[in-house]
Amino acid sequence: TVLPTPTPRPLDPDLLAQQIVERLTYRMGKNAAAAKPHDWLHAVIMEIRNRVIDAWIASTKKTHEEKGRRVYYLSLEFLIGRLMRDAASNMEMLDAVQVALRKLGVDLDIIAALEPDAALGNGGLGRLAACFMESMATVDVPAYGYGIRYVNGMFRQEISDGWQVELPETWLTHGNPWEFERREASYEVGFGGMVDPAEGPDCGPHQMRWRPGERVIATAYDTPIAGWRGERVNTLRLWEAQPIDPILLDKFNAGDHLGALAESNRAEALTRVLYPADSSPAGQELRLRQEYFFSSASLQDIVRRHVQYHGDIRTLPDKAAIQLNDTHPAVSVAELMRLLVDDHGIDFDEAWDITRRTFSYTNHTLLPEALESWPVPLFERLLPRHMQIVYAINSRLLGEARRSGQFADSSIGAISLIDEGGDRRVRMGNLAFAGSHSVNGVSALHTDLMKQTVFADLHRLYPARINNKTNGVTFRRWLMQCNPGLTGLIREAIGDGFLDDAEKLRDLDRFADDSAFREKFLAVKRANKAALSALLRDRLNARLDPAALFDIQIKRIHEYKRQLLNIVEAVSLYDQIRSHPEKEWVPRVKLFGGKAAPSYHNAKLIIKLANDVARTVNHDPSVQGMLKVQFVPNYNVSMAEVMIPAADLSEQISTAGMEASGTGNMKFAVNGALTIGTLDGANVEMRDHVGEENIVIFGLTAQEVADRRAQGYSPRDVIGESRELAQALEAIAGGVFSPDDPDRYKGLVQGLYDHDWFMVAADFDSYSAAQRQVDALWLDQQLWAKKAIHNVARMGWFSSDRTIREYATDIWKIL
Ligand code: DL6
Repeated sequence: TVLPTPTPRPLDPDLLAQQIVERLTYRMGKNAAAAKPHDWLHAVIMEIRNRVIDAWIASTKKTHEEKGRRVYYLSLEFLIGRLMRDAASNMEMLDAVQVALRKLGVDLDIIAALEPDAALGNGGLGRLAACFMESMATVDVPAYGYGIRYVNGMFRQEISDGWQVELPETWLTHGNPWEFERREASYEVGFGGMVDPAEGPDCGPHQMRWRPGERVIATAYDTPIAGWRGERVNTLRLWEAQPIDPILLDKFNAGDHLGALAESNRAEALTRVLYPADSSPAGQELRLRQEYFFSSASLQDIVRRHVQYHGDIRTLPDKAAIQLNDTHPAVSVAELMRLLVDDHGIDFDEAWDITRRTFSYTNHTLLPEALESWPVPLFERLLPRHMQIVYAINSRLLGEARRSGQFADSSIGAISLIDEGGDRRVRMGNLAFAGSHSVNGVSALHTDLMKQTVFADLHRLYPARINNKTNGVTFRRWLMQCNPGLTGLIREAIGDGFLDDAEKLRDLDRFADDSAFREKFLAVKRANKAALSALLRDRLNARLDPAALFDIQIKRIHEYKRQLLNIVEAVSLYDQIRSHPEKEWVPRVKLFGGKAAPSYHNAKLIIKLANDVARTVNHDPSVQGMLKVQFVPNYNVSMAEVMIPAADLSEQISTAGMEASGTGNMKFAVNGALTIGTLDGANVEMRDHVGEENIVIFGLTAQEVADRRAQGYSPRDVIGESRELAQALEAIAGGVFSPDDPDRYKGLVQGLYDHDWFMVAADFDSYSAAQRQVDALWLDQQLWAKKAIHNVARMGWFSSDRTIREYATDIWKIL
C-alpha cells in the first residue's frame, strides 16, 4: 500500500489564519464575515485535525511495518472531555492557533468553551482510561482503545430547589469533527438463539455452531488520540449499534409502522446511553447486552487484524495484549474462546492457553456491591454459547484448585465462576481473573486489600498473578493545559525538561525556599481563584472572595467518599463561628461538585443537604466573609480544569480501605493544593512522595476501620462523646437547614447513629482537628506556599506516563 507522506504544515500564523478561512469557506460553505462562533470552532478543529491525521497515518504505518505487539485497551467508559486544546497543544500548535484566530478577530477561549465535553464515562475509571490513551501515545505504545459511542453520555446535572435533576446531554448535536466513521470495519454481533455441535470431518469435540436469534451490526467510529509532541497518534475506536435491516418493509407495507421499526430501535438502544452508575452494578439486561456488544465487536476486530497481518491465530498472544478495564469487558474472555474454538477450530485447552496469555485485567473497586455478576438464566438466554464456555472453563479451574490440595470442598466455592449462594450468578471478576495472566490493582493499598479480600482464594491458587500499578494522570491536560500560569512559572524557574519528563519537576523543590518564587506562586494561585470566582459569578451569581481559603471536594457523590463528613464539619464550623465571633477565623470557601447516580437516594440527599447548608450559611450575616458554601452544578472534566488550579485545599477524605486509588487527589497536588486526607488509596503513596510534613493526614487507617467493624463499632457512643459532632447532627436532623421540611435529614442522621458504615462519626474529631491545623497553617502564607511548592515538585511520579511504562514493561511486555 502506498501511504501519503505527511506534508509539513507551516505554523506561520498568517498562513494558519488563511487555512482556517479556507476550511470555513470551502469545507463548510460559510462566509467568514457571517460565521458564528460554532463555525469557527469547527473550522479550527479541522485545521488542527489535518496535522493530527498526518501523524496518525505515519504512526499506523510504523506499527504495521514493525509488526510488533499492540495493546488493546477495552473499556466501557472513556471520559475524554474536550479535545481541541489537548490536540492543539500536543501537536505544538496552540500558540500559533491563538495568534491566527486573533488576527481573524476570534477569541480562542470563547470558541474553545463551545466544544462539548465527550462525557462517555462516569468518573475515575473512565477518566483514567482517557489519561491512559494520551499517555500510551506519548510513550510510543501502539494502542487501540475500544469502547462504545454513546449518543447520550453522562447526564447533565441541574440543581432545582437544591435537588439534582438529570437531563440528557447531547454532545453530538453539532456533529463531531474528531471522529471518522469506518463502514468497512463492521461486524455482526449476535444474541440468544441456539447452539448445535459443529458438523464436519475437521470439527473438534468442543466446536459448536451458534445460531443467534438476534443480530445487530457494530460499526466503528475512530478518533485519533495524539501523544505529546505528536510523536505518535493512536486510535480510539468506539462502536455504534445499527440494525441489519433499517426498516422491515413487509411489516411497514402491511400497515404495522411501529413494528417495522422495532428491530431498528432495539439495535440503536444498545449504544444510546451510558449507565450513569459507577459504584453499583447497573444490573439490567441492556447493560449485559452493551458489554457483550462492544466486547464481541472489539474481539472480532482484533482477531481479524491479527490474521490479516500475522496469518496464524495461534501467535495472537505474541502480537496482542488485551487489557480489561474492570469487569465490564470480562465477557471478552468467553468471546475469544468462542472465536478460537468455534471459528478457528482450535482445541479447547490450547485456546484457553492462548486466551490467558492474551488478557490482563485491572480491578478498580473492592466495594462488594460494585462487583459484577449476572443471573445464570439471563446469561444463558442472551449468550447460550458463552454459558457453555464458562462452565467448561469452570470445570478446569475447579479441577486445578482441587489438584492444588489447598482447598477443602467447603471453600472451593469461592473460586468458582458461578456463585451458588441464592440465585445462581456468573461472577465476572472471577472470570476476568481466571482468563488473565495478570491482575492488577490501582494503588499499593488497594492491591494488598485485593489479595486479602475479594480475590483471597484465587490469589492463593495463583500467587504470582496479582500485581500493583498505581494510577497516574496526564500532566499535559492536568497541569500544562489547565494551568498555564503555573506551567509558565515552572518553566521560568527550571526550564522545559519537565514537559517531557514529569520527574524533572523535582528541580522545583529548591524554589520552595525562595521567597520571590513563593510570591509569584501565590500570585498564580490567586489569579486562578479569581478566574474561578468570575466563572461562578457569571454562571451562578455566586460571590466568592479569592482571598479566602478555597477548600474543594469534587468527585462522584458517594457515602464512602464522605461528602457528608465535610458538610457536617462545615455545620460545626458554622456553629463555632457564631458562638465565638471574636476569634480570628480563617475565611473559607467550601466548594462541592459531583453527580449522584440517579437511583442513589442518599447521595441525592447529600447534594440537597449541601445546598440547604449553603443557603443558610451564605445568608447569615453573622458569618459573612468567614464561611461560604457552594455546590457547583454539573461537575465535569471541563469544570475540573478550572476548579483544580484554583484549589488551596483538596479534600480526599474517603473511609480508609474504600477508595481504590483516586486520581483527583493527584491532579490537585500537582496544581499546588495541599491535601487533607485519610490514608486511603493513592493518598498513602502521595504522602510517601510529598513528605508527611506537606500533607494533612487524619482518621482511622484501613486496618483500624476493619478492626473497629469487627469489634462492633458503636457510633452512638462516639457521637455522645463529641459535643461538636452531636450539636451539628442535631441541627441537621432537627431541620435547622430544612425549615420547609424539618424531617428531611432525620433518616440520614439516624443512619449515622445506628450503623455509620462509613465511619463518619469515628473520624469526625480527627477531621475537625486537622481542619483547624489547616487554618493555622493558612495564617502563615509563606509556609503554606512552601509546602504547596513541595507538592508540585514531588508529584512527578504520579504522571500516567510512569503508570503506562509500568504496564508496558511488566504486563504487556512491549517496551
Ligand atoms: O482506577 C480509577 C478509579 C480509582 O481512582 C477510584 O478510586 C475508583 O473508585 C474507580 N473505580 C470505579 C469503580 N467502578 N467500577 N466498577 O469507578 O476507579
